[in-house]
Amino acid sequence: MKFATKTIHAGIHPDPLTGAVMTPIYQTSTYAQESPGKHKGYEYARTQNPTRDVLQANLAALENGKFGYCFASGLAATDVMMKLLKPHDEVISTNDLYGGTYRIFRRVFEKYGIKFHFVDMTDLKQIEAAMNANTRLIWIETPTNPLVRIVDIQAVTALAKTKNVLTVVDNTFATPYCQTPLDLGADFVVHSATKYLNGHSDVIMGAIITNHEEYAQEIKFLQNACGAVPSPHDCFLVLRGVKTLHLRMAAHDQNGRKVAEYLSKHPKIDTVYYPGLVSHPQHEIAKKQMRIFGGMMSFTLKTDSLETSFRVMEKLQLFTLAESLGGVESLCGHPASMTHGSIPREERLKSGLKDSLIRLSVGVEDVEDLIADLEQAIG
Ligand code: P1T
Repeated sequence: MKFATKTIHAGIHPDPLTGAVMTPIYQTSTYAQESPGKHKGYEYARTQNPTRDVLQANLAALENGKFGYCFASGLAATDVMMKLLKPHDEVISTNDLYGGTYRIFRRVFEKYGIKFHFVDMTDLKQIEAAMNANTRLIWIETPTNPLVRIVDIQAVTALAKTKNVLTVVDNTFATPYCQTPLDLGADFVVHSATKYLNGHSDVIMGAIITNHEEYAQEIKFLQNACGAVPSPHDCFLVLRGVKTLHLRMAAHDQNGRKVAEYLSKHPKIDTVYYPGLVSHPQHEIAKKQMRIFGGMMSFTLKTDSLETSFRVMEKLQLFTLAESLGGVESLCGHPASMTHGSIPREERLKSGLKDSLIRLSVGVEDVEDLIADLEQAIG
């Protein structure tokens, strides 16, 4: 099956009881048993739910994986990934990454004896230098949040394999329409399904996809044992959202390219961070591993003043100032105070994240309207 067909059909079948074409919302916490242990495969809804089963199968298929598991948020998925590790294990992570991921690494898992190294993953030498006998996992986010840097998935996973190190790719910004990290050698894909997979800014959810049966069993165990599962209603909503993933991503990409092109020519703008621009430092890697470039970008103004950046964000009308990304509507955000506020300022500056940086999640509205909005706001 090709991608568009998979979004609509993979893992999806008419409801066995009624023939309902759309997967029903099995809004139940428990299931009747004929005799203790004698049941239809469902015992308790933290452990199994038919609506969730269908979504998990669908997401696994989209990522070309065998096993998929959904969680109550992207961070709940990250939490379970980290619980595959044990004290003294070490993780190498991108230094430009979602602030909440940085926070759970440093403020939650360091306490349990896991050590984190944050490096610029566009430079393989930095990864090699951070590796040692305790390195267990490499955490790749590509494109990175918010600087939209591109990490060469194939190169990093190849390096990891030489040392028996596992690799995870947070595929939230790209989605499987744009890149399928498991095909490029990654062991796991994680998602904030809150974003493009759902696509309508009305659900919080996460997912893990893998081809490793043993790890899949452990993830399934942790999903039930730790219990951060999504609701059946949210699973229904993401299933509905995913059916248009290919259409939405193509539209985000079309608009993204035009907005990035417009911003890159604007006399008041200093740097535009968008992998589709030829000027992007990893444009060639992006072309190699991504089918399209998507709708996420960031930029800085020549004034490099926090005040001017704030005025621009206040003036924008169609780009709503809000956390999150990946919905059909355009959003703008100020990473330093919003999504990345939990990263200490000196760490942010070291990774290249300026206080004045503005991030855009370009939606699927008419691009002329979006550009007109940016024009009136930037002036
Ligand atoms: O918000 P949640 O569903 O828990 O997902 C966390 C997460 C994980 N990975 C990436 C790359 C993310 O961007 C996020 C969440 N990000 C935002 C809320 C944001 O505005 O960047």
